[in-house]
Amino acid sequence: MKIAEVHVHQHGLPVRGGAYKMGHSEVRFLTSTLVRLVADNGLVGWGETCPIGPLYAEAHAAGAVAALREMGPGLLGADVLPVPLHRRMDGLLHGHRYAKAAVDIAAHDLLGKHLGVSVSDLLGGALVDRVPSYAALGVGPPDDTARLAAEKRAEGYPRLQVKIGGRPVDEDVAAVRKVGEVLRGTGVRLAVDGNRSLGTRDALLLSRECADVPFVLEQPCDTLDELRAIRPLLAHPLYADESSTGLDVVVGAAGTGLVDGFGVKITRVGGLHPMRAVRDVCAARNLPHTCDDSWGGDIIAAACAHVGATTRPELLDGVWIAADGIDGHYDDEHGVRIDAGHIAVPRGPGLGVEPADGRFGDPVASC
Ligand code: 0XW
Ligand code: MG
Repeated sequence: MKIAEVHVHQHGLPVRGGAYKMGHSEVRFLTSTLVRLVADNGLVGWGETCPIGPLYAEAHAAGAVAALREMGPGLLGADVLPVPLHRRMDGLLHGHRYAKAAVDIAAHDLLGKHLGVSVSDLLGGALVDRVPSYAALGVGPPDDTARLAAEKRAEGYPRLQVKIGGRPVDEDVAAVRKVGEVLRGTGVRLAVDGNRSLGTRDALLLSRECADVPFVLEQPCDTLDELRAIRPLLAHPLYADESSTGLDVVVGAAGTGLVDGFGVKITRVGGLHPMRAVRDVCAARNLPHTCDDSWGGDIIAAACAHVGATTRPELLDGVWIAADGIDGHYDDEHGVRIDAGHIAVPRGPGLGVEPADGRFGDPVASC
């Protein structure tokens, strides 16, 4: 099966509730980029990439479209099988994994539809039909964060993530301690995510001031060097998220024991094909990880759920999707939803979600 047409759409996603605040940025409106591939047999496959603003990663919405415009003509006639497809994309453009990921996801959707199997089947096979999610609580006043944590716990989330950073570390310590009280004895796990925004001093202070609160500390500082420096001095397990930019970094960090787990974003590592390898490297070193993306609608949410279903359940820290922050769905009937803190894996073929006709208007690029 070969690619006959490439169409790129953009779609606005206002953040429900007004704002989502991380240590280094606050976002209110996101622009998702969707790829619609038409194969030479007429089948259609969908992919999506939605950087959470221009500051979270070396990625932004306009960059996704530019990269897809650059690659588009060279993709015509390309095989949809992942190995030749990635080789083709890498021969057209260096880097820009987050844009290539949208093509990779659409190709998996096409392949699944062609073979009559789900994307989780293509990734080796699902172990479960429902995956745990986790709720991410933006940076906010400690009492508000604690109240939200109680609400999310009551909704049935098995794990929470509290964002910190961008303010005096005392406030972060207060927020973490209050959330720790809310979760004490409940079995609900906690991650504290600095989103790169803390210096090593504040990361160490936070960990030591909260030594009696069980949590994993996610990407407190910006670079792998900083993570390496604080690791032996922390009272908490350390996860890399933004720093795990690809399989190369994950192999290194897993192999050297640099971190205790990962937050993984499918688009950051380049799509489902490299994500499968990331999953397997983590499994080989018994390292837990999430299966997320930074934002986006039903297409990326379905991709995350499919990968999560193929991940060893004891290593799956959760599948984060943006559904809580988005009004409506691309696919009204099969859209991916969070129910009691868990996500039902869409049934195939392919991703198992199909945007309604005309849902994204005219393409911004086509070839
Ligand atoms: C919680 N997330 C998965 C969603 C936001 O995009 C940030 C991200 C993270 O863990 O950094
Ligand atoms: Mg994170």
